[in-house]
Amino acid sequence: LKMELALHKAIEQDQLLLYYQPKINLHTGEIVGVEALIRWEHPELGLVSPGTFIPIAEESGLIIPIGEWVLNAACQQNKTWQQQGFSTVMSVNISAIQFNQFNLINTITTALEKVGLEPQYLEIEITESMTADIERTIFMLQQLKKLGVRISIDDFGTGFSSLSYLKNFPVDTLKIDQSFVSELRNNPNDETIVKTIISMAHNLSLNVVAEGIETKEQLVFLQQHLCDEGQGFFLSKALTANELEEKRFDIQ
Ligand code: G
Ligand code: G
Ligand code: MN
Ligand code: NA
Repeated sequence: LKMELALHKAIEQDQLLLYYQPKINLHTGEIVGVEALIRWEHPELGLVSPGTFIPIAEESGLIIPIGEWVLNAACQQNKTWQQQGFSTVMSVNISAIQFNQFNLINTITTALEKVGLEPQYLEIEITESMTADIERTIFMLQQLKKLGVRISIDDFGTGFSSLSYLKNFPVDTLKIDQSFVSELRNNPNDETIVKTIISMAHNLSLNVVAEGIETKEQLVFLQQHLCDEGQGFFLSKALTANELEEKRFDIQ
């Protein structure tokens, strides 16, 4: 409860901020996107990770105003970068509670319109576990598609949904969960799973991203097996907007 009150204050007192983890094209080395990752600059605790406060935000319903703040801040930052000549796709994580609100479509539309960002520069990350109600998921994804934003399935391979949904969901990208990537070169089963996800994605004309790349060996494996894009500490951790602006010249 104490944390919940503090989180209320965080919204009012501007203690939330976004970090940005680059997403790299594994063929060219270019930064093709960034994932917005929220942080909480707590006056006493310092930087609090979303793993700690997102669950509390979800239980208390505060995830709705927080999620709205994230969408607004992410769109605004991307528009600013675009005006500076840095064209990139901004990915935003959406929690199940947000995804279950029909109002999400309005919130996203408003965030885009406020700053005049074109929808194809925003990507919404959902997880498989949010897609249990198939009818509803298809409805929501179609609304998002109509709006023109990109859709990606995060933590792919860890959910319980049937693969058959992939052909009915209008998604653009699969993000291979980091638990598979971390075992590349150690566990042949994980290597098989990763190769299979890459070829399945390509056969379905989907873009495929590997997350959690931590070593050169993992990167090389993914390049050899034609994974399109990658994210992870070996490439770059999440950065502040200023750090990213400097870094993009090194990487590109
Ligand atoms: O950045 P970090 O690895 O600590 O993130 C931990 C978890 O918090 C991840 O699962 C990530 O998807 C989630 N997360 C980060 N930023 C946001 C956000 O803005 N909204 C939601 N719903 N989840 C986020
Ligand atoms: O659930 P989601 O995929 O959105 O989670 C993203 C989280 O993964 C962020 O908290 C980010 O800090 C973390 N992350 C990003 N790259 C790596 C990595 O290479 N290794 C590990 N262990 N975590 C990573
Ligand atoms: Mn994510
Ligand atoms: Na993930």
